[in-house]
Amino acid sequence: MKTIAQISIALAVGLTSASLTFANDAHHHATDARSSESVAAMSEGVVRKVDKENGEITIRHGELKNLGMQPMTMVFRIKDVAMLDLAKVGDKISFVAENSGGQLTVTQLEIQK
Ligand SMILES: [Cu+2]
Repeated sequence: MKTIAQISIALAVGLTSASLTFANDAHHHATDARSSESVAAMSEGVVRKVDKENGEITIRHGELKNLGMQPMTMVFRIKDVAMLDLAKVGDKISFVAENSGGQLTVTQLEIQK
């Protein structure tokens, strides 16, 4: 009896990890599809602070679909400090932020007129 119980547990564990693997795969595919769709899409935001010395910009941003991020105010690194010459506090912007080695970096920035 004990042996049968152990076998059923092993089977149950095996099945569980198999379905977890499947779920993870499905999740990855869904994420890939979503990010490739929005690669060129820009996000909206408002400049809250410009820090040229540190190459940083604080943006109150809307949803960042490519990063799976909800609206918030946060600091981004900037790919090219010269991009900060265009931006003033209060400007409405369209931008693209990417996760570059764990640092969220603004790679494109356009001021909205
Ligand atoms: Cu954010």
